[in-house]
Amino acid sequence: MAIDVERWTDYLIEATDERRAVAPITDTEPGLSLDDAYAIQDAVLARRLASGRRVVGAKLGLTSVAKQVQMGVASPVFGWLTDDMVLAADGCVTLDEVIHPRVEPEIVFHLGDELAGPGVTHHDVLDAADWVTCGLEVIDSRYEDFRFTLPDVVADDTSASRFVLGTNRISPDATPLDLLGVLLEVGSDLRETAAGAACLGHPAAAVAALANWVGERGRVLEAGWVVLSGGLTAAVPLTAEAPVRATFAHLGTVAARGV
Ligand code: OOG
Ligand code: MG
Repeated sequence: MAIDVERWTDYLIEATDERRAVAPITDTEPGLSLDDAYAIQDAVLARRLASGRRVVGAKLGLTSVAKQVQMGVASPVFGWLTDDMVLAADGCVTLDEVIHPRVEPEIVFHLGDELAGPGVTHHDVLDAADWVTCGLEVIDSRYEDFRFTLPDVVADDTSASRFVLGTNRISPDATPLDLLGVLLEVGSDLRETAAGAACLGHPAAAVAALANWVGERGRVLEAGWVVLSGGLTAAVPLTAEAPVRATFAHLGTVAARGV
């Protein structure tokens, strides 16, 4: 039987607006397909755009083994970023506005030219991007305990909630992005380490895959957008107790804190 896209769109939007974690859709709809899930994702986005939001970019998720193991989902996914998700450079997140935020370090591309799949390569991404920086994505699954299957997380815009960008911008070919090391600290505790290659071998390869996936769905990655290439390490909880800080070779530092 066809799933009720409107019902599940209301369900996720209410959970977000009321800051309330809900059961995964597949608890009720075990047959939810990936196509159904992207239909819900599209409908949630359309609803947000109709209420005045604007798309500012796109994101990949579950592109690193560290994230796939943490979440128990072994396939990359994508979602959309809107203007209300952009944090100021101080990375302050109002904890009353979110459910159970977690933070993960990512390499971020800013597109100077559009990328239209299919056929987009890693080199096309390096050519199209006008700068690269570091970022912290604040994910906030609308599902209880971040428990979800692949279709659930797709329907939920891959847990997108907020993000903050670093202030150091480098040219995409200034340094090999796969070799960029990152340290993730909570307060003064070093929690995670990784390199850019954790993201599908090279962050630009991940963005190329994204351009090709959205291309199959008749969409392009637009000039002026930012693209989050995916968490390089497992995500850590964001609280008011201590800031979360990522320090990248060449890209500098970016931090977030709960207030
Ligand atoms: C899904 C989103 C994953 C990433 O970078 O891997 C993601 C989740 O972990 O809740 O954004
Ligand atoms: Mg992410």
